[in-house]
Amino acid sequence: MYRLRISFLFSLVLIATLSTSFFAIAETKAIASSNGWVRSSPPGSKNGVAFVTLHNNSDTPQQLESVQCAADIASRCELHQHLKTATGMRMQKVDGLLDIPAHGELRFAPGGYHIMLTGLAKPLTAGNNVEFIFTFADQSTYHVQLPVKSVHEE
Ligand SMILES: [Cu+2]
Repeated sequence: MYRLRISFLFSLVLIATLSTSFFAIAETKAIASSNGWVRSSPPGSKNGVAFVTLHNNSDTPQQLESVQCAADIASRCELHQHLKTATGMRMQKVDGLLDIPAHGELRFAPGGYHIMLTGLAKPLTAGNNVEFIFTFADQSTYHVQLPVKSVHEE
């Protein structure tokens, strides 16, 4: 009986230790962000856009693979870029990985890289926050909450 209880306690400790180290590996400490915001969407709009600067505070280059947001925000969330073409500006999903040099930064800003939200579940209203999860090539993640601002607040 005593022995059983000990092994049960040991299992609990083991599970706690494993899950703690799992999260420590998953959430990167290399990345920080600044100037993040989500543009408020007009009623009926199906798409939204968000901007942020990601900083790599580590000695190792980081490679951004994808971004996600919750299903109750938008059906899809993608890394996008604007391209100049003969007929004007066009945007498309980023093809491949985005490099963030060691101690460098990656800017998502109007006219350039941006975070595209498609299939909005509800309008993006100023004053709310939207959580984004960035995933890197090594499968580490960076979670951030960005405030929704109206276009006038830009
Ligand atoms: Cu876009």
